[in-house]
Amino acid sequence: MPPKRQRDQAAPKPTSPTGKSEVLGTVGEDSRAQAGEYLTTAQGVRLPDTDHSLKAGRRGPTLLEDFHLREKITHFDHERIPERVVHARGAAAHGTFVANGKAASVTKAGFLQKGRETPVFTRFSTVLGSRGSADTVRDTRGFAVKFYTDEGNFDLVGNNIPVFFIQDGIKFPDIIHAGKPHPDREIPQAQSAHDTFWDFVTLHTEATHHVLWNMSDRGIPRSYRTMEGFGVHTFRLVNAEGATALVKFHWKPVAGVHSLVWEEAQIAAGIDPDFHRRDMADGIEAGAPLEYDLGIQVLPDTEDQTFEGIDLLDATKIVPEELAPVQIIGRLTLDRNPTNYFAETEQVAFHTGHLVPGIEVTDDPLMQARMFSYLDTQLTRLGGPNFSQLPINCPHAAVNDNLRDGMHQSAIHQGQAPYKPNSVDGDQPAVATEAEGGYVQRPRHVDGEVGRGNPASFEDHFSQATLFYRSLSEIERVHVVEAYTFELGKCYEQAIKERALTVLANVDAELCVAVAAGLGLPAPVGAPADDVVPSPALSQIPPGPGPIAGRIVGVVAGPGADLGGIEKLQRAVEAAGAIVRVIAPTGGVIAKGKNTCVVERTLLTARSIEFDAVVVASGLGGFTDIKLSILLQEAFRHCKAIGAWGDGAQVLEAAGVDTSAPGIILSDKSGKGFAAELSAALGLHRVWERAPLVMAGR
Ligand code: HDE
Repeated sequence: MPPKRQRDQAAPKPTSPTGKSEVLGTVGEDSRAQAGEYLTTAQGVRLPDTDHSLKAGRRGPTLLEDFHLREKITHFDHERIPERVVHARGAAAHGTFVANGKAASVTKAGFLQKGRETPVFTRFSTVLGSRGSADTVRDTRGFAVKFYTDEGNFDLVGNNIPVFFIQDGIKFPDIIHAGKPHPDREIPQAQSAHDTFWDFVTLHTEATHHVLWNMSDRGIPRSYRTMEGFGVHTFRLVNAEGATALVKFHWKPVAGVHSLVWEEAQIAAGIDPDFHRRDMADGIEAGAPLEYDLGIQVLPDTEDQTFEGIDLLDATKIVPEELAPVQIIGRLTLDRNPTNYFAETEQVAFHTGHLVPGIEVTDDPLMQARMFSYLDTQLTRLGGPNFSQLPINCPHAAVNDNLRDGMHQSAIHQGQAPYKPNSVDGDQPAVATEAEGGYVQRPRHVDGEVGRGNPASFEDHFSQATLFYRSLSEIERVHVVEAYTFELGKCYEQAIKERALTVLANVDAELCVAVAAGLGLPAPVGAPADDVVPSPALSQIPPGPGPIAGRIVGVVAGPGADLGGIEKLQRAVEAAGAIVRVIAPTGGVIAKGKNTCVVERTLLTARSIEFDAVVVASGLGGFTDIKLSILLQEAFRHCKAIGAWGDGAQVLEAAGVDTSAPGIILSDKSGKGFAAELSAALGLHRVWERAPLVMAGR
């Protein structure tokens, strides 16, 4: 038995860091929120005045003894912490993961057993931009999920692109230095369209596959709600019998995969740089949670760790879903906005090494470097080794770690022997056997000569880039060509553009010729793979109309508008989870007869980017306005569904919209048929038939 605690030792009475008392072991949300009735100093002393410093005379000098002024200013001076070196710009939400039990045969992880519900916190991010940069830039998105499981925290720190730029983590500082703004002038912000980025990715051709994804519509998601997620690396799962399988994780958005078009993304970066975080927070608040299915591709754990010739330790390669189907193992629902951005979203610390029994890493050299980096970076970012005690990082499982002291220690440890084994504290805490839930790595054989270099299987840099490009629909390929032409067109160095074309020549001749034509350069000839089998799962174009929950329909109204028709439309689309926003020349309330309608956007505050479809109500006569024309023309150009009932069609015509074009839904009245047609068009995301399929050089 451990000796009794000495009588002369006592911890302070249990109170939360905010001064609220709490029962030991039950740190509730209430106890963490400051709730005192009076404004106080950090020491809890009530303050009579926080607007005037203590001065010798009303017009005299400020006194050093003003402890309130000094505390207030000192704290303010230190309010910022270093932003994340990558993924600095992000937004997050709380939610729940419910397992359907389909993974139970491949992993013993408790949270993946049937019916198990686990609280989660998910942070989405861009990679290159700093904390205040725009959401809609062309970039990879982070998709990091912290599962607070009963067996400890598990972090799945993934991206919205299933491959990475580099194969070995030792190159990570290089790719990031190349992608970040140029160090002399610190421009451009949050962009890959500059010389150093393209210099790196054309010298390290292993980046080609990832860059193809960046240049596709995946680089500019419509919202976090419509974005896929990937664990990228191959993981090793272990089941209750000790059998192992190699696995790739996928997040499948229930709302479908959908992106912005480039002009929309650019407009949004100026008009609403918070486009994605606003969309997520508003959607959650409006009762439309973000939902994703978690899936796994299960691959045999063979000695060479390859599948159908694909090296599973190479993070620049996917396993096409047609070769290994994604099996759904549970659903993630994000339905609660954080209470405080800094305390939660900024201070959350993800780590690929936060693993639970049943989930292990592989020898992928990119993954191995990450196992070091994530813990290390928090020491600077969160000011020391005790960041796991911050409320957002605290495991929900019981902790007894023998880690002691350090900056910002907030636990008051008891006992005298934080070491193992010990005789002083009765050898407590005990170590756990595997049967007791101890994390015991599956033994794996390692053999090889020490040295630097790649296996030969890492040398194929192009065939999967070709596979990706050729799996896209024609309009998606046009977008890839435009993105390359834009980005390389922003580079100054001729040699970099030429080298990029040499890379593209090895991906696909059509792609290379089209980009070269756009740049006004000759197209080199390469040797792209001619035997790739396209993977239809890589295209974002839906086979038929999908769900419309969370999508936004702008309805143009004004004095005289058919308010009953607006209400009918609203009822119909809102029943499917979509949101209607009424736009009018001025704010306030429109009234007609006994109907009223609240205006949510005026022509000054609305811009087309906010809406997935725009509808003009009847009753506006031939109303025209330059801002309305811009809104409607942009919606037309961005291939969004556009509708009008009654004389609303005249407003479209007055704005220069071709009402005979595909995806323009006209009706006499706003009824069920009109709403159904509009919803179907919305469910297809875009009316691509309206897009010009112009590919230079063809
Ligand atoms: Fe990260 N990465 N990364 N990364 N990463 C960070 O950790 C790093 C990589 C990813 O919302 C940092 O806390 C190295 C791949 C996400 O807080 C840092 C390497 C993937 C986030 C770090 C990689 C990711 C990060 C910066 C190459 C997709 C944001 C701040 C070996 C599978 C997490 C931090 C959040 C963040 C290092 C490559 C995803 C510096 C060294 C591959 C989603 O530790």
